[in-house]
Amino acid sequence: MTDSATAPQSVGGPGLMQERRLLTPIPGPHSRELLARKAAAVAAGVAHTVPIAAVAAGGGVIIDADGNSLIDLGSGIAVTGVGNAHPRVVEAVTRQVAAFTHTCFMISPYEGYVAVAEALNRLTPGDHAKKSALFNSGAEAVENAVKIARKFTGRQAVVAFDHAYHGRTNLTMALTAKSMPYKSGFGPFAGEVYRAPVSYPFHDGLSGAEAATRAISVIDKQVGAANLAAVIIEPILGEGGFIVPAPGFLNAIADWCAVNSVVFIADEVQTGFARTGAMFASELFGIVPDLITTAKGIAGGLPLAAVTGRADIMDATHLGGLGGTYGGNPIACAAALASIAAFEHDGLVERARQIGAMLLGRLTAIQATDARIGDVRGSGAMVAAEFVKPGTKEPDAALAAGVAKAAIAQGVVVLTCGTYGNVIRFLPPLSIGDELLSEGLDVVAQALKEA
Ligand code: PLZ
Repeated sequence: MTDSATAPQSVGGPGLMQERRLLTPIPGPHSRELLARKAAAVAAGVAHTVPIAAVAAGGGVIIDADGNSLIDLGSGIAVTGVGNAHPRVVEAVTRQVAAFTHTCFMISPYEGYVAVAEALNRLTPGDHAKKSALFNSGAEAVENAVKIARKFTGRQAVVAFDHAYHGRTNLTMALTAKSMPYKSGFGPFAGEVYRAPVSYPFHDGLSGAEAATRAISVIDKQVGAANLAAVIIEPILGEGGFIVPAPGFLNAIADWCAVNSVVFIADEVQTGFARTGAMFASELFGIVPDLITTAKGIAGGLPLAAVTGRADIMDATHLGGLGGTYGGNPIACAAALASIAAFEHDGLVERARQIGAMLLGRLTAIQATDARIGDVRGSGAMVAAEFVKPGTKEPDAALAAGVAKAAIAQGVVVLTCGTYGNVIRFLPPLSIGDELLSEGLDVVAQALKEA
């Protein structure tokens, strides 16, 4: 028998001890060993934020190969909303993997895919007729939403916004705003993609209506509605810095799209599935997108993504025009159905709101006594603090990176984001307990104090 405190744990889920536990410095010796193998075997471009070898996770913790237990405030970038190795997901996946692992839905359809489509059609905003198609990643969903919008409208241009993130494939790199690290040196990028200014209240000071007028003017003059297939936007911009547009901005853009027969696409890959304290962030703003892209939180960690929207738009594509070998894989669909059951029946939307109240409460209290926090914003379990040079709005990326690094060294996983890299974001799994969340915030606050 090995010492259970130091033996790598291979069973995760909410049964794991919910505690922060540091048995070694981060990274410990076993993690170091894996990171050395990573450096030798994995392409240098694939980075990592937390220098550990993960062996189990669940509830609100991640266990590493040295027996350390880290508080998870990142959910693998907003993926494990239901929690890692959620019992419903484990059970459904185990059952499915033993039944069949793949047929290709385009060859032999199966119920799981159809049931996920039905659930998405029911859960996404709007009571109009909807249809869905399933894919593997957020980027692939975005690519397909653009394909569908182009086919439906017979137009080519697509508008994305400043600070947008939509993926790393060629078309989605073109839609993504930030050069480093996502685009630099990887061009040429897909054509007919145009960029409009977004609403960023902390920096532009504009009302939603003013910001929308500015954006629509750019779209109208530089693209022209007659050429425009789609406008795509994240209702709360994720990688760009958890930017919450001013009230009315999204509504005005969506209304302009409706008037001009432009497909309005909400990219809810990061905001979807209870994350923001609503099943979809569009609901927070009272918008009903024509198409919604989803991924991440949909399947408790298994790769699945979707485009859901107006049936007339979704059905505009010729037979055989949409698909892919793995899209809507049966195991991923089983995981999605189990996750959706958890979101709907385990009170996770409400839990995201409680987490949001804690995050916003603590962070605004810190902000009140620390001029280095310029802005605190977000909704539900998607909250961020933007760091600035005191008394200015000048980004302080070094401070954000330093605080995140110090928190990780103390066993708390926090991620940064933002076009200027000066934002620390909080995306805890909705399965985290109050005590653990509070302790994680204590550690971040202490790291800030010492920075
Ligand atoms: N749309 C709104 O947030 C993925 C990317 C992390 P994929 N965001 C995390 C990284 O550095 O690659 C994302 C998103 C929004 C699309 C995507 C893309 O989703 O599943 O990573 O392809």
